[in-house]
Amino acid sequence: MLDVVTIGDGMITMNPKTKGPLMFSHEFERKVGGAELNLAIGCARLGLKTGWVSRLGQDSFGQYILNYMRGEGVDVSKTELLKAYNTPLNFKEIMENGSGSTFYYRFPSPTEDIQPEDMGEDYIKQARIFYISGVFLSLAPKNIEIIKNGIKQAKNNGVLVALDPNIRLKLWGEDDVRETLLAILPDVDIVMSGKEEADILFGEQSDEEHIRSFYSYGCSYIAVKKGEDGTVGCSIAEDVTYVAAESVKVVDTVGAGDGFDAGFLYSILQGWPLEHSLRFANTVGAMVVGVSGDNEGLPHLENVKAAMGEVKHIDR
Ligand code: KDG
Repeated sequence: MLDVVTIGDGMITMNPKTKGPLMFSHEFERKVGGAELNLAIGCARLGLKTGWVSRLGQDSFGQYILNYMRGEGVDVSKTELLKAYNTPLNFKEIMENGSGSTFYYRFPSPTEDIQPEDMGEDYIKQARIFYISGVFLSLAPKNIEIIKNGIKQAKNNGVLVALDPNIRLKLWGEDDVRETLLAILPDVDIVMSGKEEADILFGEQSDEEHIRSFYSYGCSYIAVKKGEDGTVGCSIAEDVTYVAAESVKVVDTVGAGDGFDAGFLYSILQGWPLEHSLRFANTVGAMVVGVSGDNEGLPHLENVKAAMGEVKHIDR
């Protein structure tokens, strides 16, 4: 049995040791990234049984990422290393305020090898949530078929479908984003979107209009992430709810949204009230922001509870 299954790229992420323009970054730390990979680690650290379906190059980097995911307790039984590809790379630029840009060296991606039938209904049907992100959808047109196939299998088996638009305009244009994501949205049960992403999908709207737009597509749980302005959410059972952002010293913002998603999915699986779910998810996201790297700051369950003041943190 699994709680969450996802599919996507894994990349070696080169995190600069100093802040400022990439051109002047001379030293990097070799880390690991990928939106769906981060989500899988986040869910696993919270205690969910999580599967990550991917392809990596059959090289030292691919082996390293596979070991890294195994070490996090993520199921990688559907992930393979392929001789014909190099493992993708991503160089990050981090500015003084912690905001980040990504510079991809990711094509051809080994995930180009995955075919719609590879996902496997037997795999998806063991899960409670099938998580998809716009990053994987953007990488190759056939990935849209893979995801549509996965959604069909999820729906056949009562598995909830969760989506983070995760729009990377370096990977696809706004028209393709809208065409693809709006076509999928009627099958999405849980949507977790950035505010700017909701603007791309529906045009600039107020928070409540964004919520209504997602609701009109039939989404049952909706969260719109607004960074330091907090989060607004809604569910079929509960009305529009606002939760303030956690105050945090920002080191590196990349991966915060994936952390939020892991926290929100965890909360939904616990059946928690919406306000608590949004606060929990915000706390997970905030903990990612305080640490350098796309997933290093993802907390374990006890750390989130301690940060929320629910359990006492004993230092020594
Ligand atoms: O959400 C964080 C990701 O953006 C990062 O890990 C790199 O997957 C990545 C991407 O494609 O942008």
